Amino acid sequence: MRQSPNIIVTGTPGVGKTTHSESLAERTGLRHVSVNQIVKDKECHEGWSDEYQSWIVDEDKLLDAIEEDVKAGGCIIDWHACDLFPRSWIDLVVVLRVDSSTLFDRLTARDYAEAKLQENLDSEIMEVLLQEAREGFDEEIVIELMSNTSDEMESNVDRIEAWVKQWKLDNTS
Ligand code: DAT
Repeated sequence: MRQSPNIIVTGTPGVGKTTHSESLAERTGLRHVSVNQIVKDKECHEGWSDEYQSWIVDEDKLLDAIEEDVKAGGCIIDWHACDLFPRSWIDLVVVLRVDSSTLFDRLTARDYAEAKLQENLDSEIMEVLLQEAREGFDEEIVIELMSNTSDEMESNVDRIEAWVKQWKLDNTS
């Protein structure tokens, strides 16, 4: 049994996963597991895709790379996909959402190429990550939170921090 919960923070690129995860890690003492960073550092990929301007992730290698850490509990997994993680590893799935115009501004600031920008805007409008989370995990552990403003982020982090405290009361003796 884990002494501390594992949380996935997911959503379209630019919704605020990293910002939320870092703030949550500071507040709760849980560890921020940046899958982006792990894919790069531990070479859990099959090379670089020029078309998508991103690494082609080798999911088996990635799961092997994080398994021990995640099984110990207390991880905040920050990644723009969630259906690859075994259900038994995860206690809460946070899907961050943002308005199209805000996402457009954030991704433009990142200099995303036109095709990648459009693909991500479409993905957000079509609620792709929310559907993936709902299909992959029990409904009760999936929460959708808005991430347009700093106030929303603050309130999201407060809410998740309170959830972590309650989880620990309920699951440890
Ligand atoms: P992600 O990790 O999902 O790609 P990020 O955390 O890097 O996203 O955030 C992208 C940019 O948007 C970054 O400049 C911080 C800003 N941002 C994220 N969430 C925000 C929020 N709720 N309010 C204001 N700015 C936010």
